[in-house]
Amino acid sequence: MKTAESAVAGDAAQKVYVTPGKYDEFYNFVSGGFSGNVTVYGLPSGRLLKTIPVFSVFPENGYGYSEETKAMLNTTNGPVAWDDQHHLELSQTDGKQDGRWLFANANNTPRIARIDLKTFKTTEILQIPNSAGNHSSPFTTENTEYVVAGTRFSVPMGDADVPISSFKKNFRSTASFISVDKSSGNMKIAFQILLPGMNLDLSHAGKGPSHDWFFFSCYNTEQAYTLLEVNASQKDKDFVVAVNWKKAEEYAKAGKGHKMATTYAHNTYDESTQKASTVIEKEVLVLDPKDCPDMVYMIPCPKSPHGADVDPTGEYIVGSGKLAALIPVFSFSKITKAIQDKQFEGNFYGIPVIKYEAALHGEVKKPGLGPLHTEFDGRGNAYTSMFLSSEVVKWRISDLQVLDRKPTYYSVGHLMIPGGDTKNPSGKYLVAYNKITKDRYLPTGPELCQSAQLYDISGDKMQLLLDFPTTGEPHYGQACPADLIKDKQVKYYDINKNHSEYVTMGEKKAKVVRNGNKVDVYMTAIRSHLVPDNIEGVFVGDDVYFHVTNLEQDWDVPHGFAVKNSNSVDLLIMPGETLTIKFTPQKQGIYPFYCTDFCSALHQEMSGYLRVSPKGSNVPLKFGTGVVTPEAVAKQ
Ligand code: K7E
Ligand code: CUA
Repeated sequence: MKTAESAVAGDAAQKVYVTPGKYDEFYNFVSGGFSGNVTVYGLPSGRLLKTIPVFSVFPENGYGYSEETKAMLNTTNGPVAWDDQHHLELSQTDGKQDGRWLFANANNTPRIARIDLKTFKTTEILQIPNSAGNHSSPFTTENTEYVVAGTRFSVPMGDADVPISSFKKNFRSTASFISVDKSSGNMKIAFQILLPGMNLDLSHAGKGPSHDWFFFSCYNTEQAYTLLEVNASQKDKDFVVAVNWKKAEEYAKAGKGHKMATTYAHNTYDESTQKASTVIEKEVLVLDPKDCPDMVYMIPCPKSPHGADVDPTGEYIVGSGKLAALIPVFSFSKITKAIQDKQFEGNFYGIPVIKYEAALHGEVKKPGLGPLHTEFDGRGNAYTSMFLSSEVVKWRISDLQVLDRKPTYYSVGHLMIPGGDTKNPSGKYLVAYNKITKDRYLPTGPELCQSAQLYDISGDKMQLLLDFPTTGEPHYGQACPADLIKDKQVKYYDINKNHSEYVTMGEKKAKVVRNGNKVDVYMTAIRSHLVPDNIEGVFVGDDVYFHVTNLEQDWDVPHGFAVKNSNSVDLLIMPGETLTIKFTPQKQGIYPFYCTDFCSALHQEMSGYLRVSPKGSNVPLKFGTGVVTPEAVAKQ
């Protein structure tokens, strides 16, 4: 078998070597696939910097376990603590990355998350109704006016109970346009566009001349609902769906939509109260292309397209048919002209279908097998991943000539060039996110690590520089220059701006309060002690809430908190932050608690005891360092 000996030859090692103590050049945000979370790597080193918990609970810092963060995972089907995360998009201003937010999609229980890049925290999650398999998501328009969410699996609107065999009649796909508030970033479903039953796969916004448009790829226009492997591959062509979102906006304003009752969860994290909360939204505005002419067009695209990618100029739209032996490239100006000249070849459920030839810029011939995704270098070149022939193929957009090809190890999915789906790509590196690793790493039982590969694309020919393992299945990624983000980082939370209901502003304010069988422990943590560290008068079956405030006002000094036999894991509390863990003791005894993060030379001393007595016993409530009673606190 051919290995990458060519890669280690020459200067590859030097190109990825970041001297100890030096920073990487780029942040690379990588989707975690079935891990539900997002990971952050440095490029070119491939070093893992962080896991950002998004759609799955995360034991490292108690996300989804702490009382403050539990609500982030709420849905109308109750808390959903694990999802499948595929695509990421950095917010943009004027088609360029602005370093403010990162959007992430959840496929399985359709949701979109917004991550704040000052804190690397998930601060908002919005559920999407009338959707299933939220795959063509969360791509944004040029000024982040909207984030989109398209359904991979068509379903009946309003969760109607109908026979599966009534697919053609009852099943629909929807494209949701979610507006993003310019200053706060808050998301809101502005409208949903109703589309025929089929599978919307991926999407990208237009830019420049095509600013007003969004392009979705779709497959299964055969409308199969069983054995899709065969039945959804019958037709020679499926479609790229072109949506004029500016028109849609006008129709929405003009009252052309209808309000549909439904429910979906909207979870937001408030940095001031340091708590997430859920609002259940009650309706959504639906726009039907039947009532909104000129809003949606179909462009035939061979053969079960996957990626739909728009080049930096906004003129070229690349469809990638998984089963096609060519790559069709559409021209926006030709699409516009075809619409003007009514060059249609019929309609699909009333939506005009533009003639293939009329929309086509041209085809890349014999590029490789199984084209999936395309990214751009800003120098007029495109790079397409070939899943079946395991390679990256570089081609020129103007004359559609193949310029270079390099193998991937193995079965590449998405590609990513930093800024490669924006107006100004930084065309220095390309990362391939692979589906299979086989023999590339030390074997680790039946499950092998997932992986990415880094290529230098600054020259005429691509050069493989590095393999690096990833967490979960890496579907897509985004990367931006480190300078865009690194100096904006919040180093600690200002304790004076901590408006948590349960903050403890100093050790003297630490206390334990009983209310029926609810016991609130207001605890502080600072190097190297917890206050209070002795608690008595708690009974079996009490609901004990430890509200731990980290009093440190310094960068990189988190404290942890865990109590014996607690069935939640522990908390990791950032400086100036308050987090809460609930503990319901089931048996009498002494329960040690301690800081779980080695924070100082006396970290091992950072501990305490909780005494749990039998229900109905008369042990009085006491707490402190030594013994303090509620009466003594009242006098302070
Ligand atoms: Cu992995 Cu974008 Cu979900 Cu293609 S998708 S590979
Ligand atoms: Cu605080 Cu260890």
